[in-house]
Amino acid sequence: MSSSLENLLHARTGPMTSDMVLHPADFGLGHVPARLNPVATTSSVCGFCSTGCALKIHLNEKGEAINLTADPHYPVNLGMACPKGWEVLTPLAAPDRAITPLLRDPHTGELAAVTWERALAAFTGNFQRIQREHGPHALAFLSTGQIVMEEMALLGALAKFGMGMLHVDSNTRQCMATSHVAYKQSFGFDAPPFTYRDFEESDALLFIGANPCIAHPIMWQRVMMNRRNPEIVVIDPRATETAQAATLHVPLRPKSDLTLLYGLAHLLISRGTVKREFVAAHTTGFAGFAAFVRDFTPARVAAETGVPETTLDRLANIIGRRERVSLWWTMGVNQGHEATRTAQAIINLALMTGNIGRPGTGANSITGQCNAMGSRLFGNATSLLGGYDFGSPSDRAHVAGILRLDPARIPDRAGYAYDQILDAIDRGEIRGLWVIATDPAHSWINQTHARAILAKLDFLVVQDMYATSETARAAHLVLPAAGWGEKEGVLINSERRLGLVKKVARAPGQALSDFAIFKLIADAWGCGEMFRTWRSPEATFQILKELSRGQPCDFSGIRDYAHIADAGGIQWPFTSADADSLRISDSGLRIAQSEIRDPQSEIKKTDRERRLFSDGKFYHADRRARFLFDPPRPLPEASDAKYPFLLLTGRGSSAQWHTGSRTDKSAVLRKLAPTVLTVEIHPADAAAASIASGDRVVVRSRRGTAEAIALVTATVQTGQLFMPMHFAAVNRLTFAAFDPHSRQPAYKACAVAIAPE
Ligand SMILES: Nc1nc2c(c(=O)[nH]1)N[C@H]1C(S)=C(S)[C@@H](COP(=O)(O)OP(=O)(O)OC[C@H]3O[C@@H](n4cnc5c(=O)[nH]c(N)nc54)[C@H](O)[C@@H]3O)O[C@H]1N2
Ligand SMILES: Nc1nc2c(c(=O)[nH]1)N[C@H]1C(S)=C(S)[C@@H](COP(=O)(O)OP(=O)(O)OC[C@H]3O[C@@H](n4cnc5c(=O)[nH]c(N)nc54)[C@H](O)[C@@H]3O)O[C@H]1N2
Ligand code: SF4
Ligand SMILES: [Mo]
Repeated sequence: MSSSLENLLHARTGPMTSDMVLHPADFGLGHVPARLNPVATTSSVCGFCSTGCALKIHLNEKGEAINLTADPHYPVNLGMACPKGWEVLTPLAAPDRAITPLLRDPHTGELAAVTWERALAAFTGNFQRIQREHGPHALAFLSTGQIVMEEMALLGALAKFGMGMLHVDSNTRQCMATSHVAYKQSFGFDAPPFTYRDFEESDALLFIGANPCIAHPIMWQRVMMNRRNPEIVVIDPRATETAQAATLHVPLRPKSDLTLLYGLAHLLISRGTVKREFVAAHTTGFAGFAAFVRDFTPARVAAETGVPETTLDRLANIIGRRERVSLWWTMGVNQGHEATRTAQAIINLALMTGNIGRPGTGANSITGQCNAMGSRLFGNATSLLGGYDFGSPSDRAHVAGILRLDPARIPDRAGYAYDQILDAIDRGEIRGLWVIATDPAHSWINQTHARAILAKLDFLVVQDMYATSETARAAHLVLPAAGWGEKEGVLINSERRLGLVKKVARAPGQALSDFAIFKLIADAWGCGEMFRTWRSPEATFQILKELSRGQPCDFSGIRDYAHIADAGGIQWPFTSADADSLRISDSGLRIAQSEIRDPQSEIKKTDRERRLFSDGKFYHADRRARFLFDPPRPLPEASDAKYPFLLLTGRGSSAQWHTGSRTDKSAVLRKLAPTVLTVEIHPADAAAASIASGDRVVVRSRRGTAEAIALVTATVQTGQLFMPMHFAAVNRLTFAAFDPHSRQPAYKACAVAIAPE
């Protein structure tokens, strides 16, 4: 047994350091009886959504979590948390935690417990054989926006620089790829410009394809704290909880957003409410854009979107006349067949009205997973570590210099996107796949096809907290991973805030942190020396700081983990110069003292809430933002006589997380949401099909079927159905179409039929 493995597996006593493990029996599967009184409290950022709330974790004398409360001093959540946050410790104690490595026995066909040594040998043996026989690019990984930044970076560096992989991607493709590409093309860097304070500072907030009441409840609480009597507009085909709380709901035809947004640009131009000075000083491409939107007349837009001309008029008034307008978007935009241009149509509206860089403004993409932002910067998939470009020799040389490795080890191009990786598996070009903290056999689009493809793999490794995920069940090898709270590291939230996750529980059995697993694999693979200085998550953080230096995301001014914790999280950019000027005076700061909340706090308040572009300077070489646009295209799969409904999918409740992987383990959360798949249908459609609420129905598409319980409600329009994505059957129905720029799947529209069972 290698000494590092031995250390990891036998360190069962002493203080809570990074990667120690304990047998579940030692502490009752990760949970300490609640009757123990806490002796200390620490603060840690929640590991579910990208809001990045901080939770006060109350600890026993061994430094283990007993229970938690929301952190009242953290600038994000101000003492609030949603049901998932309150229950975030519970999934750690689930009985189906993976507690040993599992290897599929060739004789029985079953997964059986093996030692870590055997597992590592199986990993390297199978993967190195595949590379010998089919070339280095016959291996790929699919990872996640739900592990800490240091783990993502180590994985990306290990796979590409150490193991010679080219094709790597993550579930961030399903989620944020569109925002990443849209910002990069428009602003010159993937940079959501806002700070959460903007929710409170706006005169008008437009939510486009976003349902924050369900998906980002604490952000919604920040909207509710707005004292400016704001107009709140929700553009969503469904009358969601958020739409019902809005001052104006615009139930447009699904995927007609691009036409609507171009129509609004047309109206703003024809009314002369464009901020010409801002446009002239800080952007390029406006003249071409203005000519392009000339065709998007109110009559045409109303006909194509289903939004009446009077509503278009009201929308144009809100955007054109209100002093501070913020535009927010999420998956109703990102998951579409023309998603990137739609996101950019939102950016265009903010640019042409000068709604950027000022309090309460912005073209603001709300992120999904707790660390999707980290994966955009450090996943090493589309961008080279730190937001650099694989295609640029000088970027490669720079990164190689910091990491002290041969620049030739850095690929000179980005590899395949998620869908292209699956296609390559289908063709037999990729033979081995490593899946980390995501569940493609539930969450990927058009499941029947996806599963058939995964079944073709010579070797499938799944690294997960649970051996019961849909993908883990199909794996040849399962590596048991520690989860949130059982390890430390940094998450970056939607407003670019780096927050700290603390180790407050010991992983059960032989489960190890993803960081420790990657280090063991590096050693077993024979490239451990390359990662010698990546000793621990915090040592790795210091390396990532260097990679960020000089980039728009520069956070080299952050000293260490303690600095992040003391400051209540720190938003990038935070350069060394920022750190110096903050220490000396507040004068160089981009935020007025009047904007600072929490006057009692001793923490340096000035670095708590910052937004980008207050100087109107963007990240392209000419420092100007771009107007980007394309003509709208028809729906990839429109409804027709045989499949007369359009199926929308999305989040069902604030208590359900994705595949249910973690939230289903909590009895409290299970009580807060339906435990069976439901399908929402309009009363008129239900009556026509003789369907009543509570009836068992079958929803069919050209690709598969799903059984569900009907929920008759006028929150969906006629001709449309809605199903929550938390049940695996939903993606048996979805149609695999992709945005051409971001390659993000268009999960939110496909043609289906519905009938009583
Ligand atoms: N409780 C909970 N919270 C979560 C998550 C979770 O699983 N559960 N997941 C997190 C993640 S990873 C993400 S990415 C976010 C997602 O957060 P959201 O994007 O807010 O959630 P969704 O329900 O996926 O989609 C938002 C809305 O898009 C609408 N929509 C569908 N088609 C269209 C269209 O063509 N145009 C417009 N304008 N709207 C459309 C849907 O009706 C839906 O109400 O949530 C995060 N937060
Ligand atoms: N139809 C439809 N499909 C969708 C969507 C939609 O709106 N409609 N939304 C898409 C979006 S936006 C997203 S983000 C995806 C999400 O889809 P997935 O990423 O597949 O869903 P999760 O349930 O979050 O899966 C995370 C997995 O990681 C494991 N895990 C958690 N923490 C750790 C850890 O620290 N280490 C390791 N190794 N494992 C861990 C969990 O046990 C779980 O199995 O779904 C997409 N699919
Ligand atoms: S809103 Fe998001 S970050 Fe905050 S407690 Fe809920 S799941 Fe956690
Ligand atoms: Mo997501």
